[in-house]
Amino acid sequence: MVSTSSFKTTKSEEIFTNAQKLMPGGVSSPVRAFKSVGGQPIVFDHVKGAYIWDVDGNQYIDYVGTWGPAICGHAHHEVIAALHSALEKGTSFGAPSLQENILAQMVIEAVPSIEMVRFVNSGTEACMSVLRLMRAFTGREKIIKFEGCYHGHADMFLVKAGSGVATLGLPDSPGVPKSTTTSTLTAPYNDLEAVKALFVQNPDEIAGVILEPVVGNAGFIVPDAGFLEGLRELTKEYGALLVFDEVMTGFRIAYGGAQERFGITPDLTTLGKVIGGGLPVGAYGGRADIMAMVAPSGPMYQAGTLSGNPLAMTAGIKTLELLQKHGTYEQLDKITKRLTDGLLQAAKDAGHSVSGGQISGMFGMFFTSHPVHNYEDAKLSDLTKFSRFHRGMLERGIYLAPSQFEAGFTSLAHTEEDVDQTISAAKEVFASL
Ligand code: HOZ
Repeated sequence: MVSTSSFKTTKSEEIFTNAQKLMPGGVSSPVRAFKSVGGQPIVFDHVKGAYIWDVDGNQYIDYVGTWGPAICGHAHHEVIAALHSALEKGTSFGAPSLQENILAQMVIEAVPSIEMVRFVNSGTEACMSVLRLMRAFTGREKIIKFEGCYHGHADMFLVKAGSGVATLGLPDSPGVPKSTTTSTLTAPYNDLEAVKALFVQNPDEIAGVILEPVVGNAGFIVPDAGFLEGLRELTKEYGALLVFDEVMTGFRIAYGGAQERFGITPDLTTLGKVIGGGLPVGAYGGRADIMAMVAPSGPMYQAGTLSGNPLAMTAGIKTLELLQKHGTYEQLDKITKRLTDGLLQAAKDAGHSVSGGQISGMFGMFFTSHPVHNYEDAKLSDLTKFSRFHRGMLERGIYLAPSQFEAGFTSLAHTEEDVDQTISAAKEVFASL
């Protein structure tokens, strides 16, 4: 842990300065560049449990968790041991393996909507593929997505997108042909009337509705009571598919994801993050009659050299085994509630307007007293205050997502002491804002 006076990031700065000559913005993914919070990003050296160490030797309590996968804590010894054994057998087969069957079976047993699954390499790939499947199955082209929801960086989804697009305040990306996005219709999150209007205006043209059932890419936003139920009814009424993008929420807010937690079963689901246990994995799955469209069972083509990679499957299997242990989600819920209750109270005590909350090990806080139901509400957050808060916490050894428009994540490795230390740091920072 560091005190603000001893906080030095000389090596990080040197490495990141060089990185900027080598890679656009010095990063492999935009939000990491700290553009919206100012200052240079810290450069990691290693991670373990709830902690990160940077190249200057500073230690941080981590609430990013490699953007969600590290739910058991970073570099869990059982995951590492399983990977060591798998490594001895080779790094990639490009052919069927038993590990794929095991992880597929675990996913099918856990996630209510999934009767069959296809493994890919990222959440982006999962969403891109599921969109093709939605269109192939229904014979319709248009889809509805929600403002501020992020489904990866495939062309058709870069419309009013969240995550890095929201963080950097970018307009819809150049390079995306208009023809690719004319079929992407958008509505405000939590607005059933807007969705209904789109169905009425586009009769028999909408293949389906895709959403983050709990939003993590516009900050943390929960569905209003009745919203998910309403989408389930509307999609059935208009002959369209309902798709939950559970790349963030899958195995995170409940073992069976948001669909288990809220009791709403979509037709298709995308997964990523946790199911890869820290290695690159995505997946899409759903009703067997729809999945039968996927090649080579059916005509909808999708493929991948590293898909079903044995190392990624192994890390995923071990991670899900750890999550199956009694009380894991209660533990995540308890520790995260302690964190968000403490942060919100500390902010209010210091006179700041905040709103926020958590579900299991996923959380968020906005600098606005206005309840946040959608992306427009999220944008009311005081972003300058957020940046100063982020910096203050970083200097006190707390690593938060460097964007107001990203959710936070805890893990089974976070302790009450970690959380209390985080709240103490926050009290100092709130007092200084
Ligand atoms: N956009 C992802 C999180 N919502 C990943 C960000 C990153 O890895 O930099």
